[in-house]
Amino acid sequence: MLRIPFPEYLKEINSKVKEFLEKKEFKVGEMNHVLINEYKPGQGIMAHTDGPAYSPVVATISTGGGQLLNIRTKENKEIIHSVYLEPGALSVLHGALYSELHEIEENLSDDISRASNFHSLSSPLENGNFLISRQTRISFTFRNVRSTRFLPKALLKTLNFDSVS
Ligand SMILES: O=C(O)CCC(=O)C(=O)O
Repeated sequence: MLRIPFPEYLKEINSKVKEFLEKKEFKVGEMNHVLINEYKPGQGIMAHTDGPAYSPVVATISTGGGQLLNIRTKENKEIIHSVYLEPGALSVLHGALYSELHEIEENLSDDISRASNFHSLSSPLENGNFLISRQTRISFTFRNVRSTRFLPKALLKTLNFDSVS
């Protein structure tokens, strides 16, 4: 992957993510990659692993609405965890779970009673109901790409980047 600088607003968020990961003693290099996904209600992401191009510590910030993330075993696709990614939350996928599959189902609502983190959620129940309607969710997923290449300074300048972060 080619290195280009993060925009200013992401640099600030990235340094907070870094601070958090260091405090929790996660062993990961600099987060040099961010993927921004937008999910409208009813949209999700199919079961997948992030693979060997990244270090196995991935940090995701959720904004907008929440979504339930399932972790499935690679072997028989059984759901072993469901975590509700609520707005404002930072979630970290690491360790043994990194190599299993994760997915977000294409639903219009999420049953948060299924969530392993149910008791630590701050999301209020909707009318005492465990089903939370989806709102558009935008996630920021920070990763460490193990192998990157620098672009020549002249090319960065042509592309309007002043420096590489
Ligand atoms: O948006 C999320 O929370 C998950 C994103 C994800 O799994 C991916 O982009 O590979």
